[in-house]
Amino acid sequence: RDARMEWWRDARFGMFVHWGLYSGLAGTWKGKMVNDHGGMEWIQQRVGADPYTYAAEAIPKFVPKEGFAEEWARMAKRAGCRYVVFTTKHHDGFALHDSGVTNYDAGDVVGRDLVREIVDALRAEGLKVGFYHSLIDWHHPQYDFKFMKALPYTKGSANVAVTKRDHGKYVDFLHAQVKELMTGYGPIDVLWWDYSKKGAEGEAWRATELMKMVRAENPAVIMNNRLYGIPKIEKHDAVGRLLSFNPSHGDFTTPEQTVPSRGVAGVDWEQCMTMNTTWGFSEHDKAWKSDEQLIRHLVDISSKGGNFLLNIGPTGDGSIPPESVKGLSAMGDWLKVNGES
Ligand code: FUL
Repeated sequence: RDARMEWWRDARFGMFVHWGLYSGLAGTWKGKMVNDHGGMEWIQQRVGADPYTYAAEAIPKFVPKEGFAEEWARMAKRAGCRYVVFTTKHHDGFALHDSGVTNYDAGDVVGRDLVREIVDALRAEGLKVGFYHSLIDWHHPQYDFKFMKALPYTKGSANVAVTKRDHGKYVDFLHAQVKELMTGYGPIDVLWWDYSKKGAEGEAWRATELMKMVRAENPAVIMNNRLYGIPKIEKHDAVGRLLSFNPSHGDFTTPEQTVPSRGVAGVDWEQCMTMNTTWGFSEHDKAWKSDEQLIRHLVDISSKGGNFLLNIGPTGDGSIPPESVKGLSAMGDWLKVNGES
């Protein structure tokens, strides 16, 4: 484990990318703003749209421009990031690769394998490659919403009826899709699962088998621990020791947005954070962090031994919002003078 963690522990700074069908909707549903803060990759849930209506609204607005991936890779490099983790599939279920087990993927809808384009561009810049892959899937007809009970998925089509669903079939599909991703793109450096709810952790996804398959295909891959839920990261003792971390559940833990005040002693951890308040692009969210705030977060997190995974939410054509370009460039300039080479 120490061997595979070596590059990651040195890396300190990575770029997170949330990009998918929701990106083109940009926080607006049928002409109306959904909200001006947070969670616009969840827009399907927020508006209670069934998968068909969602796809019909979102697909025409998701038009990846040529060369978008090279832009991301150059930006990551310019910012001083060592790795990039991007959404191969978010909770809406739309896969960015050319999948053989669904038609709800970029291969069928856009006629391109966007994962391949991104992976090639990142490798060309010497960046490590990470896949964020959602366990949750609002599109798959066998995905059992029992596992999402707390969410207001109430309106829409027959797809909402949960009684006849066979969750095992969905899990077969999840495994098959992950296998495609682990075998089709060369050795992948990070696999970022997202996420289990209480009562549907680990073996609800046949996690042992899944992790074993991933390791067999990609022995050096680093995985987070969200197959087993999002641990309550602030539960540490007075000197910052985390009270619950099980290394068999993954290589590192993932506090979201709020940096643990005392850090996370003795555990590999990665702080993920947005530059405004949403992961997926929203045209309404203007609450951008200042350059100085971003640099301070990087210093704070790395001084506590963590990695900083800072998010961009490109638009429907894959462009990086200008505010993100500005912040990332400022971080890159600062790192050039103050960082390690
Ligand atoms: C969460 C997800 O539900 C969010 O949409 C986002 O991807 C964040 C990084 O993780 O659990």
